[in-house]
Amino acid sequence: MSQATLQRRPLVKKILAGADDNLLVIAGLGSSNWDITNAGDRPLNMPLWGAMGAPVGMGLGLAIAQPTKRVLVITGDGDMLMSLGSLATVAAQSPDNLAICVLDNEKFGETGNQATHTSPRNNGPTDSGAGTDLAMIAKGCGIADCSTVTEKAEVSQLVKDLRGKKGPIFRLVKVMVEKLEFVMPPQDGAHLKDRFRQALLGNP
Ligand SMILES: Cc1ncc(C[n+]2csc(CCOP(=O)(O)OP(=O)(O)O)c2C)c(N)n1
Repeated sequence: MSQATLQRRPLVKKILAGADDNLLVIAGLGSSNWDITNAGDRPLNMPLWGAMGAPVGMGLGLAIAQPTKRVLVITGDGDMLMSLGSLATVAAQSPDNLAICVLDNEKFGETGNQATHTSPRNNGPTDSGAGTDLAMIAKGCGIADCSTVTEKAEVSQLVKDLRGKKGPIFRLVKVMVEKLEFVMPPQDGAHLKDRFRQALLGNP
């Protein structure tokens, strides 16, 4: 069982506090989606309702296309495990305006809290038992600025880094397993895309 003590909802609220038109946010499906909406739905949030594994790739494309904006990807460990290769492409492209924050509860939350591979385990003598370390993977992919956050005392620096530090940066945040109410963004993907484009680009 995870020993994490950080709670994702107040954390994400702090990360997104005072978000302005310079901040473009992509959230992975599941809990991250509800977390960013709980912090305040806004047109420049792109919560993914499906597309597991897509947010880092989307964030990378957006960061390259919009170099004057800050792009922040907030997603879960299950989602990140599905698209590890995208971290290598982030490193290869190295946009200085991209920040990736993985909220690691060591579970597939939305589908019933099954353990993901970041969860420590006991699978016999040939298994080290250590869960997958996503920050080490990001580092190994070539993203220079990667770290793991586990303590309350580290949160204010985390927020500063995610909002403004020269990217690309990768932060793995160990968060508690919690049963939280759904805070739903609009459910129509075309609407979410259109309002995001309009807020970013104006009327064509
Ligand atoms: C390709 C694909 N496989 C499986 C699912 C089912 N699914 C939806 S959410 C989810 C778990 C997401 O886990 P994680 O990213 O860790 O999010 P959290 O635990 O924060 O909710 C899964 C497996 C899906 N939507 N798409």
